[in-house]
Amino acid sequence: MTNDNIQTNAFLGKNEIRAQFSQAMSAMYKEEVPAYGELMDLVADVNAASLEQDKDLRDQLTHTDGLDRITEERHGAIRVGTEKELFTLRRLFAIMGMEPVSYYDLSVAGIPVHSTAFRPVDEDDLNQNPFRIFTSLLRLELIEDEALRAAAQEVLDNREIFTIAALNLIDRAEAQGGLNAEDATQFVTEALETFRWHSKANIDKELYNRLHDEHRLIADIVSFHGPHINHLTPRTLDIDAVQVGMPQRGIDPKAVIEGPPQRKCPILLRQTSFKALEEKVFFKQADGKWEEGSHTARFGEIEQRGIALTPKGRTLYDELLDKTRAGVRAGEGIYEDLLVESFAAFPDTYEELRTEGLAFFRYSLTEKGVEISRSVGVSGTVDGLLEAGILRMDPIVYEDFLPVSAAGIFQSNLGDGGAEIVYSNPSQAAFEKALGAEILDELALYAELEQASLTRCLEKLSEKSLPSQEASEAA
Ligand code: OOG
Ligand code: NI
Repeated sequence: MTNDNIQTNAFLGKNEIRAQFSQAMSAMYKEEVPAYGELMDLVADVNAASLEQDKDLRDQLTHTDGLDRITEERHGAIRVGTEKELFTLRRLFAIMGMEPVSYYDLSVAGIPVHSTAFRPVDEDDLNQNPFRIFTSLLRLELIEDEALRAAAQEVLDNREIFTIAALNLIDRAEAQGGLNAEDATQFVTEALETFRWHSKANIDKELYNRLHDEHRLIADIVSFHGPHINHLTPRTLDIDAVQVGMPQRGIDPKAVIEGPPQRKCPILLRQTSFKALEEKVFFKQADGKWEEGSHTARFGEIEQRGIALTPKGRTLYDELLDKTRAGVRAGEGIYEDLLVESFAAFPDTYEELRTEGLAFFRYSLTEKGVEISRSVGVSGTVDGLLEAGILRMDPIVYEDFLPVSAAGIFQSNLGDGGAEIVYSNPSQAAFEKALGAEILDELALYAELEQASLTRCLEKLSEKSLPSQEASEAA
């Protein structure tokens, strides 16, 4: 056994560093964007009311989710300008146990970025602290105006978004394989600087306007000293209640909740946000003076997560969402109604989701299963074992994002103008080259998790355990 008191140079766990980082980001953002603090209060109230009304939910969360962390942030988002910035970010996030998972092509929604989410991968790590960062890389090649492209590139090439101390600590962490507590604390402080808001722009107003006219997002990415955190997202137990509650607190929500409709068995991810605020900024004029202007970028978001879908389930989800959107375009009704109508075709019991192969489950032995595994060996089909009350299944939570929802979140915060699908132009290979690593496939991760849980159960059931193993056996 190791003893932390003796090994003063021991590395601090990545989960602990990530927890410190997410707390520091939260504190900074609440100070920067007071409306976000207001949203957090609303979410805390709604979550408390949900737990009050639903004792089963409370029990379930006590077992699985760490009740005291319910309202903590689950994700944030940033946008970077260059391959080099993305490369260093990947190294920075790795120190906190955050790996790039899944590739999102936002060009389908006319947004000139592609993205990944840096997040913990293992179940235990997610449980300890699920914080992740949705990270987008600007695709300057999608700007047609060559002179503007060159001007933007030059500005980006001349900025350094990391502090020298942060860069040194990243090198140290890689060389040593981790950071001790003191270094980790400094690392969090230095990393925070990269995501801080700067009201003084790097450029003059004229260039800002040209970038802004090309696409507001380009102006947001290129004009400032770094990739300011543009939103943080706590988890709510009742997203519909928060959506309704926002205007009552003077917060302006986006028009609709993204993702699937309300269901008995929640699937994937539902999200909504409040509109980005117009903030005072200053542009650096040629004569050395600062000229006042405004910029709209930062907002707050909430999320509610459900079960992860298999490729078959995801295809059905995409079909039903497409059908809804086509219905809206054809004037068949309002989005919310058509969404509910379309999704009537998506089975809404865990039993059906499982037997039809639409969703991923984690299997474990029931008490009865554990008893049986101690006395006699058992085998059988999953169906049979579930029916006999030997196995139990629990939903595997979806930990990733949805491109159409993400596009809706981006769009609602880029001002008016349609979120029309323009053209699809994925470029995962180029993204991975910039990243300097491969992106993990989220579907493979869920499938592995399900398979591993099942294999564990079946092994326990088929081997007659020796008495010495019994003590350490856990269902
Ligand atoms: C990211 C928008 C995507 C989500 O939750 O889907 C996102 C951004 O606006 O930079 O965060
Ligand atoms: Ni988000």
